[in-house]
This record gives sequence, structure tokens and C-alpha cells, in this order.
Amino acid sequence: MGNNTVKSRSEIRDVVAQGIQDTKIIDVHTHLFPPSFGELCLYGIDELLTYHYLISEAFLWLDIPYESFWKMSKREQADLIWETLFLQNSPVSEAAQGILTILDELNVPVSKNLDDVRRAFDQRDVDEYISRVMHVSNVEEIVMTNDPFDPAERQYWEKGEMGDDRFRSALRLDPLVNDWDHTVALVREMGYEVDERVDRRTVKSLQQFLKDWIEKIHPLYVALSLPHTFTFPERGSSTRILEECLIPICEQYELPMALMVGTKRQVNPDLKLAGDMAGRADMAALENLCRQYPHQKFLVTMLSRENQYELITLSRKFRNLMIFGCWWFLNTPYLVEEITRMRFQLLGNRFIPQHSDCRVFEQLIYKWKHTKHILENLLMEHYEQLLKKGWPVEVSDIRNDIEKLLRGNVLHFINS
Ligand code: FIX
Ligand code: ZN
Repeated sequence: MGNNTVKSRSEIRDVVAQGIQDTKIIDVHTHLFPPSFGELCLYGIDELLTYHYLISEAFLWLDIPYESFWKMSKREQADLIWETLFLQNSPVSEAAQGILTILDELNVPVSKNLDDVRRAFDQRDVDEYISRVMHVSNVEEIVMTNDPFDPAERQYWEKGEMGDDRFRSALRLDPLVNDWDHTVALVREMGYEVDERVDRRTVKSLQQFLKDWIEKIHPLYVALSLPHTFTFPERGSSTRILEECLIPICEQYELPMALMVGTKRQVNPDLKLAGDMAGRADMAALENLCRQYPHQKFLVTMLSRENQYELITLSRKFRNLMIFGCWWFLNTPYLVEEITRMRFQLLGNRFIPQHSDCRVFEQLIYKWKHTKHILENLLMEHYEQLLKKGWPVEVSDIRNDIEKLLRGNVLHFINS
């Protein structure tokens, strides 16, 4: 056997750990923006503490009216969340523990006094700081979520290129497919002749809208989050817009489509962004799309734990489907391990284990550290099994597998 072969458990652990540590990550779905997008680029402890995951968790303990929280300043909200989830209660949840991981990885001195912590975050040069956070998390490329219907973001695109090649765009189009009746007016205001009825003129105008935005932001993929009730085909505008506009344009520009399925939006509107939950979706819609459009690539993640097994079995049937991430409420160590173990055992290495979904920059650090720890342990188990069966495990095999999981599967699926 070559001198490249690992011969013991401890050697496997070292090679896996080094491979996980060395491999630069492509984060295939986030809500992050570069510093050139001004106030959309979120970082710092007050933004971290007012992450919507922590807001909804804090409200489980709070008696105050929702409105009085929303009237507080960001700093006051952060104070209240720190008091509630870190002082009155020990930080237990993944989102709360994530804050502690960030502080630890950024060498922020441990203190229960939030003002001490704030002082450690006092801002330096933002570009330098963002580079440091990306270095610590080893994330090399960040895919954004770019919403042409958000005027706050649109203004930056209208100024021209965002000028930071570490950030890639993704054209997010939920309102077109999920809420056409209320989106018509927005698209019309943007200068396109469209109608509630998705007639020929509307199809043509929407195709032009898509072309204009693809040529403006050069997206890596087109993205939709879809409710747990999503069906395809159906008799309304959703299917017409998918079949007549979105999919033909994706085919023309050879763009994958990311489908994020299983949301139940605004079950508690008083929580605003924190008010969404998960719902189990019917797999038939994805099955029909993959079968009807075998040349269209679909990146797919689902929000319901109950859909994960079905999604894995579906992805075994369609090579134009690539699973990605343990989305949102599934991004906890327990569920990441359960889901990733299932994926390894049914798909081999042919999936994208994680995306961060970060909204605040430093979250890259905890979301990826926590996931990499789980990946490392699962890969260890796998190679130990191979060793026991006498399979010659090469260092290059391990590094090749890890490279695929953390970046290669993204690049190959999107660019092939
Ligand atoms: O639809 C999405 O992109 C979701 O990820 C968000 O709506 C959600 O708020 C989130 O950030 C979850 O992590
Ligand atoms: Zn997201």
C-alpha cells in the first residue's frame, strides 16, 4: 500500500481533522451582504443578540407586549435578550450557544456584563473585520440572497457592481411564484407591463424582468422559498410563471434553481421576521418538477424534519436534484447529525451538507464550527469502518471527500 495510506484510528482522526480545518468553504445560502451594501451588512454583538432566532426564544420568557419590544432601540433589545437568555437563564439553545462560540473564537474575554462584551466588539475597519471573520470561519465564498423586490437592496444594485468577488449573488423571487396577485403592482412599478392574468404579454414582460436582473446581478442560481402547501402543477399563476417564465429563463442562462420548501410564514405576525414556522410539504411537487425538467438543475432544501427522509429518497432518483443544508430550525447539532448520517448512508458524499443562512457576519463562525464538528465525527466513523474492512484508505481519498462536501459539490453541480 502506498505511503499515502492511513493505517490507524489516530491517523484517520488527524487526517480528517486537518482536512476539515484546511478546506475552504463555499456557503451556498446566506442573507449576508458585503460592506459596500452599507446598513445591510450586519455585524457586532447587538445585531447578533437580536437575531430573530433569539428574539422568538426570548419572548417565550417575556410578558411585555410585542409592540413595546419593537419600539426599543437595537441596544435595548439586545440588553433584554442578554438578560433573559444569558443571565436569568443559562444559554442552552443552539442560537444562544452560538453567541458563546463566537466570543470564544474571536477571543472576546468572557464576561456576563454585556457592556464589557460590547467594548471588545467596538468597531475597527469593517472590511478588515469581515475578512477576519471569514478567515476564522474558513468561509471563502458567500452566496447572498438578493431580493429585487426590496427597495433597500435595489438601490445598491442600481448604483452598480458590488465589487467584492468573495460574495456571489442569488436571485430570490418568492413573490413572483407565491403571491403574484400582490406582486403584479410591484413589477408594474418597476416598468414592466404585467397583468394579474399571466397572459402572453405578462409572460414576455416577466421574462424581460428576469433577464434584466440576471444581467444586473449575475446570480449563481435563482432561488425560491415555497410554502409547505406548494403544489406543482396547479391551475393558477404559480405554475404558469414557473413553466412559462422562470424555468425557460433558467434554461436559457443555464442557471440552477434553488427550491427551499416547507415554510409556514407569519404564524405569529407580532414576531415579524421571527414569526415563521415549518410545515410538512407534499413531495409530489418536487418529484413532478424533477421529472418534467430533467435538464433543469434543482438545489433543494426542506424545512420539515419529516420531509428529510423523503427528500433523500427522491434525490436518489433524480441526478438533477442536489440536496443542500440543514435549513433553519434543522440547524441544531442533534438534527444535523441525524440528517447528515441519513444522507451519508443513502447518498454517499453526493450532497451539500450545510449552508449557514447567516444574517449577521459573525454567525459564520459558530454555524460552520458546529457543523464541521459533526461532519468530522461522522467521517471518522466512516473511514474507521473502511479500515476495519481492509479497504486501503488514502489521505488523498479523505481530502477529496471533504473537498466535495465543503465546496466541490456546490461548484460541480452549479457549473457543470
Ligand atoms: O427563506 C429563507 O431564506 C429563510 O432562511 C429565512 O426566511 C429565515 O428567516 C432564516 O433566516 C432562517 O435561517
Ligand atoms: Zn435563508
